[in-house]
Amino acid sequence: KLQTEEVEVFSTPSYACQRRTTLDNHNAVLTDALSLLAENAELSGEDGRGVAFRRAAAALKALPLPVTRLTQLGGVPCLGGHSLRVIKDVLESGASPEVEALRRSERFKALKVLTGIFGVGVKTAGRWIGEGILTLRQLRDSGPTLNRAQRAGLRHYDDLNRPVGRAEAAAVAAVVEAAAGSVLPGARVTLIGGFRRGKQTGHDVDFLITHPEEGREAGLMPKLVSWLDSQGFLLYQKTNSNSYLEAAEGPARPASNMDRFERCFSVFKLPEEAGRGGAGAGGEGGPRPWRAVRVDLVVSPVSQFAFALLGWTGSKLFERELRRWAGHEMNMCLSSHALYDHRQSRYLRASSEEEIFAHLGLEYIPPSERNA
Ligand code: 8DG
Ligand code: MN
Ligand code: MN
Repeated sequence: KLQTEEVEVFSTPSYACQRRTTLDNHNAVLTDALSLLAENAELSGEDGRGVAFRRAAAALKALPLPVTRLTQLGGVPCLGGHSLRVIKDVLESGASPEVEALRRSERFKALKVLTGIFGVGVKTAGRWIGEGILTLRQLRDSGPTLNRAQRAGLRHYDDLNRPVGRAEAAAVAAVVEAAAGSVLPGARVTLIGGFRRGKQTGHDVDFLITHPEEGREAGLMPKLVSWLDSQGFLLYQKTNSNSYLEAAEGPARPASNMDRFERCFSVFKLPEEAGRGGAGAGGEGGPRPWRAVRVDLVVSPVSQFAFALLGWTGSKLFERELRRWAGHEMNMCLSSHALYDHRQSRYLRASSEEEIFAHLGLEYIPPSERNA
């Protein structure tokens, strides 16, 4: 080249929890390619490779401008040889042959369709593909035994694969607030997950519920679920009671008994109001009066609320990086229940997310900047 141009060289810290990642992604073409490779690795049971591609994508999401040349990436962490090759291909020719081939691959398409059924994981989908089941039609025709979650997932496939909008999330929130207020006056409902990070759509709606008086939240989930069911809001639910208990010796010891932190995976039957969509999956004869929406509910005691809030707001990679930072850089163990300091052999208390970041020696990152 005869001319010399000034090209910005990017640099960014190595852990996603040290970076501010908004939804304003300047490198979506690159991160979409890397995310697809991550997804394929995860769908193939190669979690390590999946994380590597997720980290690479996340590093690019944090950059302030579009990347135009490979030489700008000298100070960007987490880019392995494979990721760099994909980035190079996309920068030079607009697409990566590997990613394009993957998009067209029958196996990848089948894994996407089958794991798109609520209740179907990577292993089940892989087994079905091995039996020649590649489509929903083949699944319905060949009739392998489905569990309750999978039957609900198949029945509501179209609804559950249609993104949930903010207005729908707000409508679900109103229902959950009514339920919580009715079975436990004073209960507090907080929107978590992607919507708390400012996303406009999500694959589900996530809520964290607590009560300002410690202990009053115990046994809340079954009551909540039975209220929702009696009002006709539930198409499916599965409640897991969580048996978290702090051990004096620290978190290495297995927790036991005491059901105080509960979770419910559910499918809501959400009435469609005029003006809030409804035109979606109709098909046979006008708008339907309701749609199915995936809803996750978590109940936490108020003493663990800040940890639960931080742990369930996401993104998944941001959470993973927080725990990795805590372990590798601070000799601490972070969970959605607590933070344990191995050097001091004690739990560190916190009543806000800000305090947890401070314990971890990290600058506070608000939810809208955790979109790694
Ligand atoms: P989306 O629904 O908008 O697509 O995205 P999201 O809201 O970010 O993802 P999500 O799958 O609904 O997960 C929300 C958060 O919950 C995310 O940070 C990961 C976290 N989470 C699970 N399962 C579990 C779990 O079993 N334990 C803990 N502690 N956190 C979990 O999804
Ligand atoms: Mn979610
Ligand atoms: Mn969820």
